[in-house]
Amino acid sequence: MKPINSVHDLAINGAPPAFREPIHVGRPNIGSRDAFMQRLGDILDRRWLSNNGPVVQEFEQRVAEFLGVKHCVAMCNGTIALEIAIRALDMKGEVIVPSYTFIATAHALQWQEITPIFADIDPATHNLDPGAVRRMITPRTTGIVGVHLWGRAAPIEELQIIAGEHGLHLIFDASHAFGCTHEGRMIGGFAECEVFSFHATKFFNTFEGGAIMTNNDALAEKMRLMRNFGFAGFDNVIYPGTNGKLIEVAAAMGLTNLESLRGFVEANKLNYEAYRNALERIPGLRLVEYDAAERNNYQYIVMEVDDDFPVARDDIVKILHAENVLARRYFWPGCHNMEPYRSLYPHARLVLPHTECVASRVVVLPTGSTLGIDDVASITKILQLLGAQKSETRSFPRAKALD
Ligand code: T4K
Repeated sequence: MKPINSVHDLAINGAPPAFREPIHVGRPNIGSRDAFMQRLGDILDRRWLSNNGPVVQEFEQRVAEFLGVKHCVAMCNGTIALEIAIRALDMKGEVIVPSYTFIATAHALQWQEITPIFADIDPATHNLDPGAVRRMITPRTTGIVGVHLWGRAAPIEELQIIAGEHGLHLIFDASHAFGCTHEGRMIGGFAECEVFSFHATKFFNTFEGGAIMTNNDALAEKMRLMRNFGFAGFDNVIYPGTNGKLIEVAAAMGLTNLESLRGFVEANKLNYEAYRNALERIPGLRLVEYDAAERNNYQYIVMEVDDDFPVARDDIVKILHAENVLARRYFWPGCHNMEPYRSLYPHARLVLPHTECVASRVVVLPTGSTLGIDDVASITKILQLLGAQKSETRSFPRAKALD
């Protein structure tokens, strides 16, 4: 670890970076190589590579058991899974979503010519604000897609009440929440269905992949048809469908990683606690906390930068990047400020003040099973140094623009 005692020790000022290699936010968690290679060999021997093979079936069964849901319908990625869930429920017209999420949540609607209507978040939780959801309901509204951002549950009960009162569909984008609970119950079994991403950067990955969890037999059956072109047997298409299939190798990665979940959580939790202890002592920086009474995957280290912190949020990110710490500004600038939504709703920000504010404050820091607490100490040492600067004395050169 290089000494970091003054701004002259920062890479942005010409010193060597704190890390020789880039440190990523989304470094994949990978379970036992031997177990994966064994499964890979079996797949090759069997010559059954896709189309609902035995590994996918075992994967679905194990995931459903783990989450305590009746059906896990595995998909090729979280975005297609969202699209299929939305279509299977026959949502149309307008659907309410947060803008403070990954763009896929909104695109899954827009892609099917359903209008995403952005509702504001609660700045304390970063999740949908039920009051804001109510305000966005119109006669054209057919559903709500909530998001369990950072793995922390959306206001499930409040949204359920709103959906019930207005006859709306309710589903959750649970992409961040694998292995997390709400009121002690595993996320996956709430609402009509819940959708997960198993992308490489997620807590639990299948290289690329995703799945829909539901306790509704008919819905599960419809979604299974939809992910396989609508085939109900040889030469018999009974439904319009697409290709949403998970491949065998991806399911093998999933089964392998499922066996190592406990280790992934332990590594993430150690890092989270190391970050929390260090950031507690830096005025102007706050860590988004996980409720110790729930199960969490601790996959996202989310730091909020207050206005009175001496260094602006974007400058912190530039300074960290120079140190090879590839922190991210998730989910800046909010979906409503990206195309096509920016052009379609140029005034959306007027009803999204908390989204705008939170998106401008957040920095997501690296964690994962490849990062140790010594690495966390180096990263927080840099933040500590920045916090000790006087805001009027800009003693480090302005960072070069990102991209
Ligand atoms: N809903 C929500 C709420 C989501 O967060 C997501 C995905 C979805 C829906 C859609 O699910 P999928 O269709 O993706 O299954 C990344 C992921 O690509 C995306 O899956 C994820 N959310 C999002 C939060 O993060 P980017 O644009 O930031 O990816 P990228 O390429 O910049 O990678 C992030 C970091 O991870 C980089 O520092 C590099 C590192 N990385 C990445 C990969 C792929 C690795 O170290 N190894 C890798 O293999 O979106």
